Amino acid sequence: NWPQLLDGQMSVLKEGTLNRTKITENGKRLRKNWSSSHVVLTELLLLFFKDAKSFVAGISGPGRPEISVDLNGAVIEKGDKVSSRKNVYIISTVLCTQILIQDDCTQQAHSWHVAIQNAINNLPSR
Ligand code: I3S
Repeated sequence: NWPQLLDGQMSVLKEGTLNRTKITENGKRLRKNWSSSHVVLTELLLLFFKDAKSFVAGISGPGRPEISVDLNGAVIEKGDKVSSRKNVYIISTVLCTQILIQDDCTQQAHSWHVAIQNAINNLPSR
């Protein structure tokens, strides 16, 4: 069932709602556009869905993610310098895409930071 398995491939480590905006794509700066997202962390990927409904619809079906972040080589750090919002974290990928995630609740934001950092640390070595 989907809370445990995503298309039979990846376990879901954490999911929930966060604010997010992409600020760089392939090294090119983008204008910030904060929006609420249903975020799903798996062992290999961090997925941003429009809402929980589109996640349930299945990642290869009508509910495919709006943003998919490859955690291999990715880095997550505090993002205070790139936003005036509180509890912002910046995720930078190998392909030079950068996503900001944020939650007004410090504890929520912190638990996402920990979970994403753990997923990065636990990536299977190649
Ligand atoms: O880093 P910036 O440019 O100060 O980010 C703010 C702007 O993108 C602003 O929109 P405009 O494109 O209309 O200037 C957004 O509404 C703000 O949310 C951005 O800053 P924060 O500090 O919220 O990330």
